[in-house]
Amino acid sequence: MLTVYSDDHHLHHGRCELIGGQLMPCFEMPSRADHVLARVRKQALGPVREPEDFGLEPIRRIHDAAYLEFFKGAWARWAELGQDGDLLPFTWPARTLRQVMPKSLHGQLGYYTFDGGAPITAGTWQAAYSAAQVALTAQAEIQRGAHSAFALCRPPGHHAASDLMGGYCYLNNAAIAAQAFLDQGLAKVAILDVDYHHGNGTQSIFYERSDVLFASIHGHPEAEFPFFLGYADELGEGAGKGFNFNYPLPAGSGWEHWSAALEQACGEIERYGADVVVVSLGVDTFKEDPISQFKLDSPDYLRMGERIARLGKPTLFVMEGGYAVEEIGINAVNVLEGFQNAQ
Ligand code: Q9C
Ligand code: ZN
Repeated sequence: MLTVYSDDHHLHHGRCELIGGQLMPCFEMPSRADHVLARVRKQALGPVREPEDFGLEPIRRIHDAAYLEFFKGAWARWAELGQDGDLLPFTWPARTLRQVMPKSLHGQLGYYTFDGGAPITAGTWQAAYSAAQVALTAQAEIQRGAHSAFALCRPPGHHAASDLMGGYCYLNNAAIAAQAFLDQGLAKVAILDVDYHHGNGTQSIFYERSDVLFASIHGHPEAEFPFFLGYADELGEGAGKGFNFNYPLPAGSGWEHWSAALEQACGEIERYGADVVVVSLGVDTFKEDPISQFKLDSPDYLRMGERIARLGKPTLFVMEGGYAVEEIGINAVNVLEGFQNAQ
C-alpha cells in the first residue's frame, strides 16, 4: 500500500492547550506523524511518496472561500500586532450573540472556530495545506486504479467544517478527498470515521447530501468532545436523510462493543453500494490514549483492518487522531496491515 507523506507537518507545532484547568503541551504534536512514518517503514508497508500539488481548487470544493482567506492570512495579521505566541480564540458567537463578522482578528477568529483547541502558528496554514495535498495525492492513486492508499495527514481534519476550525483540525482532509472522488466521476462515497471523537466537521459538510454516506463510531457526545454533535438520532436532512449514521458508545467500551458498532456501520456501507470507502483513521480508541476512554488494544486494530477489507471496496485511509504517541505507529499501521493481509 502506498503511503503519502509530507514533512511540512513539522511546520505546525502548537505550544499549549487548556486541559484540566491547566495549560498543557499540545497532545496533537509532530512526533505523532513521525512515529507513524517510522512504523510504515519498519513494517515495509509499501512505498512512501511526497504529495503532488493540486492547488486550492479541490480544497475550495469543501471550504468556504472567506474562511480559507482568513486562515491563510491570520498569522501575518497576528505578527503585525507584534505577537509571536500561538493565536488562540477566546470569544464565540454562541446563543444570545449575533453571527456577525467583526473587523478585528480575534473577533474573526471567534467566528471561524468552535473551540480553543486549534492554535494557529506561523506554519499552520502550510502544514494544513500540505496535509490536504497528501489526502488528494492518495486519492488520485486510488482514482488511477490502486485498491488502497494511506494519507499520513497531519494536522488531522475531521472536526473541521466548511468554515470552522477546532479540535486540532483546520482543513477536512477526508472530506476534500471524498469530494475529489465525486468530481472525478464516482457516484457514491462512504466515509467511515473510526476516530474516538465524532467527526462533526465531516458530518456537517455532507449532512444534506446523498452522494456521501457518513458513518461514525465514537465516544458518546453526552460525555465527550465535541459534545454538541454525534448523537444517534442525527440521520441526515433533506436529500441526505438516511445517509448519516452515528454509533455513540459509552466510556470504557472495548473491542466487543466497538466491533459490534463497526459491523452495523459496515452493513450500512454495503447497503449503500459505495464506489469507494474513505476511512477517517483515528487510533485514539487505544486503551492507553491520554485523552480518550475506549479500551481497544493493539491487536484489535488488525481485526479492524480485516473487517474494512471485507467490504471489498477501494479504500483510502486518512490519518486523524491518536495521542498515545509511542503506540500510534503500531496501531495505525496494524489497521493497514490487517487490511492488506486480508486481500
Ligand atoms: N483541550 C482529534 O482527535 N479535546 N481531535 C479538548 C481540551 C479536544 C481531538 C480538550 C479533542 C480533539 C482529531
Ligand atoms: Zn479524535
